[in-house]
Amino acid sequence: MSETTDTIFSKIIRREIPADIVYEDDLALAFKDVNPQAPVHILVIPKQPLAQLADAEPEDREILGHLLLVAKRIAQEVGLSNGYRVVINNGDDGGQTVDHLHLHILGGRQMKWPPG
Ligand code: DGP
Repeated sequence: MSETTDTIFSKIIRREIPADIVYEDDLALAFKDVNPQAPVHILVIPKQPLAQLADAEPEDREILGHLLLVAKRIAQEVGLSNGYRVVINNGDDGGQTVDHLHLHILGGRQMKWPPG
């Protein structure tokens, strides 16, 4: 597993900075994005340090699957019954700005394709 350096998300996991946390279990944490791009914009992160999807290894299969199931559960819980988008930005060209793997759950409006 590739380890992250300490990021703002590590600080949120450790409760060193505040976040609007909507879900937590042993493996994952979810909180509202500070700069929402849709009426619902929630980030789901692993508690274990993994900088980006590109660093994932076969042994990360369980956490990667878990994060998707958490995203599905949260989307249901917040009422996104008409659909939603789950996004992982990876690396510079992907627009990743925080080097701690995160899934964006975006919903509450019609999404466009292709994304910018
Ligand atoms: P990305 O571009 O995929 O790396 O998305 C990073 C997201 O993280 C971006 O939408 C803004 C969000 N974000 C950055 N810093 C904070 C923070 O301190 N708190 C919260 N809640 N979200 C943050």
